[in-house]
Amino acid sequence: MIRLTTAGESHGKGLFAILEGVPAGLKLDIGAIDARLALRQSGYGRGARQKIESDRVEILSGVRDRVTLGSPITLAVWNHDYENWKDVMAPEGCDTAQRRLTKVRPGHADLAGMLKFGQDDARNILERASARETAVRVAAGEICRQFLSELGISAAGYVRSIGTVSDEKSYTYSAIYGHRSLLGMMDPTLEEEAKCLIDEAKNNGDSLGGIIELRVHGLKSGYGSPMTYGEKLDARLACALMSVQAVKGVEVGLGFEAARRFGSAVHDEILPPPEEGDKGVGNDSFHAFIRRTNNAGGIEGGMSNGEELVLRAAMKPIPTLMKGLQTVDTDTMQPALSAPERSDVCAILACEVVCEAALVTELSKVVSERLGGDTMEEVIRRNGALR
Ligand code: EPS
Repeated sequence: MIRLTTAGESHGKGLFAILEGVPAGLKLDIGAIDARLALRQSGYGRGARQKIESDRVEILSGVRDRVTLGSPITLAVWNHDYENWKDVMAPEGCDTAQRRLTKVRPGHADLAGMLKFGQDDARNILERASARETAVRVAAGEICRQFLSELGISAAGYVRSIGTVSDEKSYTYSAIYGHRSLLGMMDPTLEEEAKCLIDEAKNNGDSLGGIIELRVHGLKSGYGSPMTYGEKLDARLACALMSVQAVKGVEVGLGFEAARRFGSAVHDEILPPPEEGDKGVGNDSFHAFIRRTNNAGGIEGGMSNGEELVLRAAMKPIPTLMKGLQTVDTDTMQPALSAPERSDVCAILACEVVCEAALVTELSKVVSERLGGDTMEEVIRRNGALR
């Protein structure tokens, strides 16, 4: 069973992951992992940290000659910035009086974290809560993506809106897959508009978020289960997306729009398989049923139904504002402006990359729980045998 644990602080030595349960025999494209890491660092509106780091993965265990052994895979994404921070962050001894943060930032983990962990310095919270952690989730996610692609399952995503600039058009999977642009939007005119909005936010010391759309192609029906709420595929994937820093909303298929419509304008009617002579569900010559709509986003009753998965995630604007927000200095308990920690103005493209990684990681767990398998050959055979 695939399991992922990450560790590491934003200005510590590095970010680390242990990915267990990947079957033996998966040939890794390590260059593709580094390409994803670079994509996560890109995007208009990213902060100065991205000029310090040039993220690459180091694989420390579980792989030999680029092929997985079936043993735990340990990954490292080292922090170049640690050189500038070791006198503040070194585990073996440092000066914790430096770089204290007490003008806690609304929208961040600062205040709630200090109260929960009994800290008088929000640095001891933000170092872990920072979006820097997502670098190693992307590296582990790329391995999971490569695991799924061996089963004919792939994922893609794009940025649908940034602030008030929104693309309401629909796009095919093939149009989205592999699309690359400054902000990950599909429409260049809207992307230019969004770029201007980011400039406006930057000039005002403000920030922006947006909405991303994710698709999964090639997933057979029956993944996830209605039998217990914890196994429902939409619940698990929504949880995975919600676990990404700054995500405040998740939709499956039509999502909140479904709540505004009559049922007859929502549910995806079912048509018989195309070929004549199909004997129906119980028969080996079982063929895919036809749907002309996919408002369910590929999930019904907590199970994949063989249609494309469609999910959306809403990213809040980065909470660190250079213009500051009204807060309290926890040292003096006096009103103050929130701390202007280094930050991004907009990190929506990074969030899209991270959400894709979180999605394929959770999907890999779901697939491995259903299929088991110690070798890729076993897993591929078992997935192939499914209706
Ligand atoms: C980020 C790393 C962080 C931030 C940003 C994104 O690095 P630093 O704190 O050294 O600037 O730039 O994280 C946040 C804005 C946040 O609120 O967590 C990254 O690598 O994505």
